[in-house]
Amino acid sequence: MLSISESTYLGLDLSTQQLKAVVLDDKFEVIHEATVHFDNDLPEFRTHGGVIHEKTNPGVVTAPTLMWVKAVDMLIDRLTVCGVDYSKIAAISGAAQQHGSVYWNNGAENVLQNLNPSLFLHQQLACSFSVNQSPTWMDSSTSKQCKLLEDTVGGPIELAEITGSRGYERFTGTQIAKIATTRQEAYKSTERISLISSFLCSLFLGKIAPIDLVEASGMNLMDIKTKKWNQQLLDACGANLEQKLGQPVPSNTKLGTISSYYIERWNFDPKCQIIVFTGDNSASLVGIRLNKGWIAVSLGTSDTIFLWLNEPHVVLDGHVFCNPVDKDSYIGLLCFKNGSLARERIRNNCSEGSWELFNQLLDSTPRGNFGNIGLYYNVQEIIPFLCGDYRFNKAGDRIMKFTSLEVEVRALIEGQFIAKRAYAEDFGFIFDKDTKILATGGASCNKAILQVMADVFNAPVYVADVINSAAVGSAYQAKIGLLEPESTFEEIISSLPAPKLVCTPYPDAMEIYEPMVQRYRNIVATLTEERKTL
Ligand code: ADP
Ligand code: XUL
Repeated sequence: MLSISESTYLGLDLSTQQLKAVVLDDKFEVIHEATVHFDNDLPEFRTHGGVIHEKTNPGVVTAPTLMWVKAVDMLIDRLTVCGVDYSKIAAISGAAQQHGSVYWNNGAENVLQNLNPSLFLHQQLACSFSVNQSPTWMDSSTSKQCKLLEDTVGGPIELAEITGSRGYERFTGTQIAKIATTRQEAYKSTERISLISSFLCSLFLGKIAPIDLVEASGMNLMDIKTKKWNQQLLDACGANLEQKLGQPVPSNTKLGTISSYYIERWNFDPKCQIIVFTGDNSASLVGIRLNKGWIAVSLGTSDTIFLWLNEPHVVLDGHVFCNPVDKDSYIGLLCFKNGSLARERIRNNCSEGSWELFNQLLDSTPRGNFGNIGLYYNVQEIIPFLCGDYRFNKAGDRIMKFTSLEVEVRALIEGQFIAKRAYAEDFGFIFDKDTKILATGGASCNKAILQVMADVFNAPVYVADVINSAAVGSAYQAKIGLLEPESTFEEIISSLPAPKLVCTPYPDAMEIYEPMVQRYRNIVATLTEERKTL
């Protein structure tokens, strides 16, 4: 039985474009929040959308590790200005963009354990990284290493059977393998390797934090059934990798109390517990409280779909991760890199940068868009593996331009959801009368976009009344981790309101979109075939 207390919980989210924090009271009301936006608040690191696309190395997308450290310094300053009482924070957890990795230099853990409370973190950790630019989830430069890992265990299906995914460019194992071969000295002087989530956690724990199991499922290195590293895959990536990674731990694990740095510098409670940090997707699932029978769609920098799985399916397009909510089940995940940034580009081209105008254009075109279909990829997409813009008219001919701005806007939004439906079906998900969709992420406040999703999926769309679901989910996780096993997950979150219905599909939706999903499949088959012959 829970008792109401004065305790508060801090949840963090280090996403692609910003670092966010929320402080929740014991009833899960948000009492403080603060954000550090990388491009605007830390211009000295010259990121665009929070990352750096290396001009001379196509596909290489990194972020300066020290920028994230400096963002933590700034965030705490901002929370202080908001009036946060640090002595009341009972537990902290956090999330970060998945797959990206951080390389700690020899001696870095010692620096972390002996931080001087009168200095900023970034002043003390400036020499703590053996690789200064962290590979991020947007990187697509490791196709060679994907093949290496697949060949190590007998092929893509075998790798998917063991780790939940065939070789993926952004997955950490392939990124580590690239660094181990192309930057041998840096790899040798790497004491530990963290994921971005466990790196952020380490800054609060004052020592290198372990990796969360759900996060470890996004590395192409862990056996998702035994929940242990696969030695053959570790060996294929680099020497002594097990030592550098440490063993993964289950979600919600209590890791210990907060680093003395925060107690002395900011007056945190010495009893404040650090709960293992996880991936943004996993924290969002906790934030929106995904349950059996629902399909969740996150519309953030990337668009991501989550499907609840009782068993780990073997799929080649998509991923199977351990489930953060129910340790015996799994989550099917589909990630589309060109989410909000592609929508922003078309919004800027067609509606002067205004979402309002964008929505008017979208609403002024009929469902089905007169038979026009568009695929828009600012950067190399994950599924399908395509880049650039592709427009097709009703007759199926590829055209360079649509006849109007409103057709372009609808082609983008319909195309994005048609793709999601096609790949979710390939995962074995059946859209039927019981399907319910839970929308989250930055674009889930846009009802015109959600209406297209309801129509294409022919299912009602709900929104969980949660803004910043990854940060809020992390704060829930902080409390869950603190109170489990004495209180159960269900007990802890029982006071939260149910998701709200926002859109229902029009009666003609199925008739219009089923054939379009088939047309989309044919288009993608032709385009990917053409790409192979280039
Ligand atoms: P992240 O994945 O980085 O956590 P968020 O989930 O916060 O990102 O989403 C950020 C994105 O939300 C922005 O890139 C922006 O394009 C999008 N967004 C914000 N408001 C709207 C809106 N009204 N309509 C559509 N998209 C929006
Ligand atoms: C998921 C993925 C992205 C990042 C974005 O596999 O790569 O959703 O987590 O933050």
